[in-house]
Amino acid sequence: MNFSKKNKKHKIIKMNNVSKKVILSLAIMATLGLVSCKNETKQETETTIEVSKTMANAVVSFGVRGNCGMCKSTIEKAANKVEGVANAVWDVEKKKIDITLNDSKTDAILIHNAIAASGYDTDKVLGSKITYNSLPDCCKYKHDMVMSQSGDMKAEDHSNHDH
Ligand SMILES: [Cu+2]
Repeated sequence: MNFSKKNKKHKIIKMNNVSKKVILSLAIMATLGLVSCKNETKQETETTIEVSKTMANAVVSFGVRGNCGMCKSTIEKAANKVEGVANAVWDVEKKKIDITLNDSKTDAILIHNAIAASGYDTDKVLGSKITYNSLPDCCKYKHDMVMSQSGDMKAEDHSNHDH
């Protein structure tokens, strides 16, 4: 009799430990989410030097929609996973990605598809709605966002006149 009581107590303690761990990891995840949405300025410098290390022989550029530094890392990660991609740099201002390939035979559509699967629109393939919906709120870009911007937006804006 005494023995089973002890056992029960032990189980309760164990469960407490588990739920503590769950709460702790949820807290960590929440903190990480907040941090990565805010640090958009920091990440610009680290991706520029890597090109010369590889046998890069072709460059592909196209438009990709997105909002912030976290979008940048998601988009670049998706592009970098495609075989033949040496380096990918997405520009948050221009809404454009520059990809260096180490195999010029790599089909650009594969990179469009990979980025779209991560939730982001490219100028050829619309982003997966399911992945888009699971993005943090700060990353839910507008689907009418202009891609491949030159930086001089006003010259191209015809929305205010009647033709
Ligand atoms: Cu974002």
